Amino acid sequence: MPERRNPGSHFAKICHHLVYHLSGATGTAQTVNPAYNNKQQQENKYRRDKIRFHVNISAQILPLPTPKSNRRWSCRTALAAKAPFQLRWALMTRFDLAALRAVYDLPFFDLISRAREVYRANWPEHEVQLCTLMSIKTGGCSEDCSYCAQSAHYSTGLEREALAPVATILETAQRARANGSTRFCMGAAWKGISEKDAKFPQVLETVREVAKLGMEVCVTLGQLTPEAARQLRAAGVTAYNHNLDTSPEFYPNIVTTHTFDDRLATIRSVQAAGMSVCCGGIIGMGETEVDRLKMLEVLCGFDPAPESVPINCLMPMEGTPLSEQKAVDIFQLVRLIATTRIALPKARVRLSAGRTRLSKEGQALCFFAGSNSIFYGDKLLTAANPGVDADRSLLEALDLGITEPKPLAV
Ligand code: SAM
Ligand code: DTB
Ligand code: SF4
Repeated sequence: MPERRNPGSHFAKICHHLVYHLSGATGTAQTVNPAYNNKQQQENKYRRDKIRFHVNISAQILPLPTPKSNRRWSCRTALAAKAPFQLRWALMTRFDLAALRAVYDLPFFDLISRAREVYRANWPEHEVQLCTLMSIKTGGCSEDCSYCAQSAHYSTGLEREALAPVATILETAQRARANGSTRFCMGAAWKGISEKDAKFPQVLETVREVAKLGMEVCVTLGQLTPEAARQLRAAGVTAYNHNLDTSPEFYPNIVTTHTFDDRLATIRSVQAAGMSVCCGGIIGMGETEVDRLKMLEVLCGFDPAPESVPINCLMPMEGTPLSEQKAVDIFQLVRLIATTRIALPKARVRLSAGRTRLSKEGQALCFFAGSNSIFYGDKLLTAANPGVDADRSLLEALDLGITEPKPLAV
């Protein structure tokens, strides 16, 4: 019997034995391996060649690592082990790193089939939400995020633009609604904003106007004070996008002008103000697959769970330190989407930046694995996005519906 990476409760151990024998598994499951600190090895050796503890999917028996944060779950885990798998997933509230790795490392087709089942159980409409992005203040940002064209630390050739007038933003939002978007997300290249900033009243006014259109109103303005968060909520913001972007450990390699903990503090203010949290990350910045799962582990610890999780593939921007990064492997992207879908069943998993480098077939796999939202329109904030015609015909070819806008209250 292999040593499990997360042995869990006594009952869970028994289950693991049972699973092992029923599944006819061979080889050894991996204990936490110090070699994972070696990036090269992590990239090359991680996963399938080392972890051979296959669960018997057809018998729907999956090892259930006990969530480490709360022992009372071991009893629920025990219950869950006998329940149909949907119920088991529902009872497994918090996925820790070991659990996420066990899921992520499933044989590819088992993983995406499982993710599909979780998706269908939680999102019976089979619809994709269209979200339109608008950069309402562009470039000149004080932060040094290595991926970002808007950072003032790099010469990216991007033209700076001051905060757009309310009327301009409102027109764009109206067009977005007419084109089928049910969410409008306004992004500003700021380190953050506080209620004391001179431009804050204009931001609030913009939000009030856009909120009248009946779409979900999302903003991403950088760090927030608790009071700014409260006022944004009162003005009509429904969701705040603030990404963790990567694991806590890898974060300092990407950004030095603020910390991972600063990000978490803003997310706490957003939650306290009653806005939904839209929080995800970027893959393809030189991080390992384990870093991606560590980020997901942090997301899984949020209470309440994030309402939406954008998964961006790095778009290498000229002049930034990450301009030469290679494209992400499509199967790694699909694995991450599937794992996110399973770990956070109710979240919108947004297939976000980087779709211009994905094939139609690659995107189809992402939708199959559970992503159910895209950014829609020729432009993201500053970077290119697939054209609306291409997106419409892709969704049509895949028989995917589009989340309908709510009728406007008269
Ligand atoms: N300044 C705010 C902030 O940092 O939260 C909001 C804007 S920022 C551009 C929003 C998110 O866009 C980032 O957290 C990152 O995940 C994503 N992003 C920015 N540049 C990107 C790029 N080149 N490729 C992929 N995603 C990118
Ligand atoms: C998110 O996670 N991705 C969007 C949205 N949230 C704000 C932004 C993507 C930006 C891509 C690079 C650019 O357009 O400059
Ligand atoms: Fe500024 Fe946001 Fe870009 Fe970082 S990601 S440089 S905070 S706009």
